[in-house]
Amino acid sequence: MSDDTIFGKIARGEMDADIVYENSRVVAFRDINPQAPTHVLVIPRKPIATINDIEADDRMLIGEMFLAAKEVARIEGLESSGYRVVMNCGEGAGQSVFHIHLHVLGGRSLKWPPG
Ligand code: D5M
Repeated sequence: MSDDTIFGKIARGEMDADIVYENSRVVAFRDINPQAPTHVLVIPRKPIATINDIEADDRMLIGEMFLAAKEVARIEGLESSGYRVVMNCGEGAGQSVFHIHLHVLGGRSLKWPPG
């Protein structure tokens, strides 16, 4: 599958990002429009547009994204204070980049439910 999104370019190393953590399967980098003191995005290197496009064979990769989110929280010192991990699916939910990404948010009090 081709991926012309900004995040596809970051995943392939074709565009700069403020990378917090990466391995051969996922990349975590700071959001350019942070909504909290820590706001990091975790993406798979594999292009997947939305949650609706995740397939059964992606289950390990999706788990890897959460392990990366946990690692980001450790690096950012959020383990005890708490943090939120969220993924928007579709324009109606606020998704603006169609390459799946987990938002890792922390460093301030977080309200529930989000708006
Ligand atoms: O989240 C998409 C997020 O991606 C949004 O918070 C802005 C962020 N963004 C957009 N372009 C970049 C680049 N180039 N670097 C870092 N962060 C970026 P969504 O859930 O799709 O609304």
